[in-house]
Amino acid sequence: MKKSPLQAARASYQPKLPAVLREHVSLVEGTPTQSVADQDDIKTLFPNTYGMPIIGFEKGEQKQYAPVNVGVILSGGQAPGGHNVISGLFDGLKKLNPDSRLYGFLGGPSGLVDHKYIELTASIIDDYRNTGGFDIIGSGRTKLEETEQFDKGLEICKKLNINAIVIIGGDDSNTNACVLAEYYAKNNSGVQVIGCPKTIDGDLKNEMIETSFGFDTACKIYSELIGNIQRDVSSSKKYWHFMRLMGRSASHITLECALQSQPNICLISEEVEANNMTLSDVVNSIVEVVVERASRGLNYGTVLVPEGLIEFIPAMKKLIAELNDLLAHNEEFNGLETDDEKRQYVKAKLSPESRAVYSDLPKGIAKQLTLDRDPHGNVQVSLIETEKLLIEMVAKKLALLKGEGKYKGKFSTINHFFGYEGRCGIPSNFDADYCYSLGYTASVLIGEGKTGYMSSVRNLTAPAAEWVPGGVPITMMMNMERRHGAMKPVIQKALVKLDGAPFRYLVAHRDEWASSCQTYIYPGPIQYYGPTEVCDMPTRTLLLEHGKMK
Ligand code: FBP
Repeated sequence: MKKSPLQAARASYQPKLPAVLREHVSLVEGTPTQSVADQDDIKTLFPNTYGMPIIGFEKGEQKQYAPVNVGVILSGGQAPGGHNVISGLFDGLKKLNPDSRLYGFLGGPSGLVDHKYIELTASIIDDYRNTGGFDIIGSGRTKLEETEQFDKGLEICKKLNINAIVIIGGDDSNTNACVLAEYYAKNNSGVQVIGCPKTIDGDLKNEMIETSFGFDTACKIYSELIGNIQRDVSSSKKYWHFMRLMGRSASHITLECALQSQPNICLISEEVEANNMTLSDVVNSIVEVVVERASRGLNYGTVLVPEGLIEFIPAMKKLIAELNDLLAHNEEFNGLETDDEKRQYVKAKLSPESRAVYSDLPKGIAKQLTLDRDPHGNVQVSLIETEKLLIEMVAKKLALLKGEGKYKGKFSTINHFFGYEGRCGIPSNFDADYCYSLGYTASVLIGEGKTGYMSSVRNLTAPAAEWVPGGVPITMMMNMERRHGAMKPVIQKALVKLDGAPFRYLVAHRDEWASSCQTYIYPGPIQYYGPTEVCDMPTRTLLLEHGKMK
C-alpha cells in the first residue's frame, strides 16, 4: 500500500500512555455503584452486572496471565482513532501473554452473528497504527438485541476459544454491549464483554467518561475548514457562509467548532428546544444579525448550523414524528407517481398543526423529509439540507424587510456541509493517545476477568502520563427510556448542557462575535509534530468543563 509521507511518519508514532499502564498494574475496586436513574428497573434487568464497583489501577507486581483470545467489533459511524483502540488492545493482550490472539469481526456487529472475521496479526495491526478510518475490519449499524444473535455470537466464540468481546461504539452500541454482557454472564458462557466510548458526536459522556474518542479530531478538522472560510470571508467580504456540521442529535460538535473559530452566528439545537423556538424564530435570529451587520456595510459572515437542529424545533419534531408513522411501510404512498401527488397525500393525512408547518417549508426540503428514511423508518438528518432551508427562509425575510425599507444590504450565500470530511481524518495526537490508552485499558480489564465494563480514561486535560485509566460498570450509565413504544434500558445520551461552561462561554461572547470583524479565529490544520501546546491540546469543551479555560 503506497503511503503519504505523513502516513509513513505516523506509522512509527508511539502513542503516549498513562504512566500507570507502563507498569504492571493491580486493580483497586471502589464501592458498589448504581445506575443514574431507574435503579430498581435496571437492577432487575441486569442482576448479574448491576452494582459492580468502579475499577482503578495502581502499580502492582508482575503476574502470570494465561493467553486470552479476544474478538473486537467496530460499531456505528466512523470516528478517528478506532484503529488505535485496536492496536492498544492488541499490544495490551500481547503484554498479558504473547500467545494471546485478537480476532476482528467484519462489518460491525453483524460479523459476530454471521461469523465473518479475520485474525488481526502484528503485520496487519502495524499497517493501521495511528491511521484514521475503520477499514481495518469495517463497521456497521446492526443492533445486537436478540437472544438468537447472542447465541450465534457465542457459537463463534466457542469455535475460536474467544474469552472476551470488545465493542467499540456509541451509546446504543454500548447499551447492546451491556445487554450482551448480562446475557453471557447469566448463562455462565465464559465470554466477557467490554465497551469502548466512540462517536464524533461527543454525546457519550458522563461523570466517568469525559469524552468519546473521535470528537477531538473531527472538531479540529471542521474548525480548520471554518477558519479557512473565515479568512476568505475577511478577504473577499462578499458572502454569507452557512455551514452545517455533523452530529446526529446533540450540538457538541457545533459548539466546540464555534469555541475554536468564533463565527458570527452559532445555532445550538438544545437552546432552540429549551426556548420553544419556531423555525421562523430561528430565521429571525439570523436575520437580526444580517441586518445589523449590513447597516455597517458588512454584507458577509459565517453561520454554524448543527445537523440535528430540525428535530429540536418542537413543531418540526412533531411533523417528523407524524411523517415517520405515516410513511413507515406505506405502500399507498410509495405507489404514487409524481411529487405533487405525494405532497397532496401527505398534506391530507397530517394533523392541522403539522400540515401548516409542512406547507410552509420550501418544497425541496418538504420532499426530503418524506423521502430519506433509514432502515428503522426514521428521517436521516445528515441528508436534510437545513443550511439551505435557512438560507432560503432568511433571504425571503430580508426581501420583505427590503420592501419595507428596513434593510439595504446584499445577501449572497454559500452553503456547506462538513461531516464525512472529518470522520476518518488522521487522529490528532490527543485521539491517537486516548484511543490507544482505551484499548490498552480494555486489555487489562479482560486480563482481570471483568465483564460489563466500559474502558475509561480520565483526567484528560492533564498530560497523558497523568491520565487515569480504569473501568466503569456500563449499568451505572443507564436509565429507562421509551424506544419504539416500549420502555428500554439505555445509556443516557449527553446533550449540550445549557448551564455547562462551554455553552455559557458561547453565550458570554456571541454578541461580540456577531458584530465584529476582528474576532474570527483561524485554527489551521491539526499538527502532529511540534510544541505540545500546538500538538496535544484537548478540545475547548474539555478545557472549559474542567475549569482550565476562562
Ligand atoms: P455514531 O453515533 O454511530 O458515532 O455516528 C455518528 C454520525 O457520524 C452522525 O454524526 C451522523 O448523523 C451519522 O453518523 C451519519 O450516519 P451514516 O454513517 O450512516 O451516514
